[in-house]
Amino acid sequence: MGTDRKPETIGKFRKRVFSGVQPSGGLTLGNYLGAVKRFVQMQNDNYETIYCVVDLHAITVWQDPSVLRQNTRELAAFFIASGLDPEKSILFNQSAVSEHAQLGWIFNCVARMGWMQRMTQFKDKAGKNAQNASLGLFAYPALMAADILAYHATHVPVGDDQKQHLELTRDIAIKFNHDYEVDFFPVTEPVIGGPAARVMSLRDGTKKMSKSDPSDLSRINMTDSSDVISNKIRKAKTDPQALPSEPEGLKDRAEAENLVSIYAALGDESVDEVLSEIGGKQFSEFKPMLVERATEVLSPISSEMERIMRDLPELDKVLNNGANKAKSIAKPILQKTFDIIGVR
Ligand code: AQP
Repeated sequence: MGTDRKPETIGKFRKRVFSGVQPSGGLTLGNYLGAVKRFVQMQNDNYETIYCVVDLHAITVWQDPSVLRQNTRELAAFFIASGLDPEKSILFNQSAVSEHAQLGWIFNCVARMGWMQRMTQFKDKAGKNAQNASLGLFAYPALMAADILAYHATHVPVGDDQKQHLELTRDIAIKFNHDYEVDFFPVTEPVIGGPAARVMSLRDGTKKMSKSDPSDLSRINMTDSSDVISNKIRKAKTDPQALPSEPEGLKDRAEAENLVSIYAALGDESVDEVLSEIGGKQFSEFKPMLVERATEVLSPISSEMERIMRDLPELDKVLNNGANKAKSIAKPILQKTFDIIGVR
């Protein structure tokens, strides 16, 4: 955070942004366009910004310890390579700030079973084997609420898939404030939108692009080379029609809509603007344009990630400094929470 900035407030709460990404391996274009690109925009607007590698969320599904360590640093490198500046934003690793887990437990006691049972992401991730899923996977949205509310964050930029979890965060804040007759936790605003709020799979325009999809052809990874990006976009599912000039022409054409939205988001354009430029073209003409734009955006990020990963002590230093700054905000908030609920 620049020292020259005046803190803005919303009601009694300081305008503050928090968001996180799981180091569960392989970062996708969905993570970039839906989340990290917007983290950078908010850092450069008049917000105090806190961004976290949420490693405690990643272990809700078993992770190989050495791979998790590597993925944690790679994600931090991705943050920085994408434009997050440790001088302007607080960047850190969740497990380094114990207040997250402590507040998470308190929120486990505030959230209701019925609320958690409605979470569609748990149903998707646990699948048919819900009895065998970890308790952590079920309770994860309460920890996510703690991540946000440990900083009294007022705004959370996320992809569309996280909307339901943010509603739960709001419900937890409201119930806590109500049960203890306080106005202590802010009711956080989700920041979701733009053409890439939900980037879809390249193989199936009705499914979210996801790092855990078994098909690598379904996603663009942030570290894919230009040849790989070109191959994946060439093979991306489309339909036989030409591209329309108006957004209505994308109706019921999920794959076409997805590719156009990705193109728009990569170039900071609206879908309308893009369609007025490319309307009437066939996919055979449009796909090379998309490859070029994707390569232009992704190549510098992946080479910068490689450069950062060559100096791990420096990267660890950045994360440690970030954790100290994060702790200095979260600790008094947790202390006050203890006071309110009557422990300590
Ligand atoms: N396809 C997407 N479109 C838009 N935003 C997306 N995000 C993820 N996928 C898309 C956003 O990225 C942020 C971090 O997500 P995460 O990695 O912590 O968890 P996730 O949403 O579960 O991502 P994945 O890729 O789907 O991971 P797996 O496969 O492990 O479940 C969030 O803001 C998310 O909205």
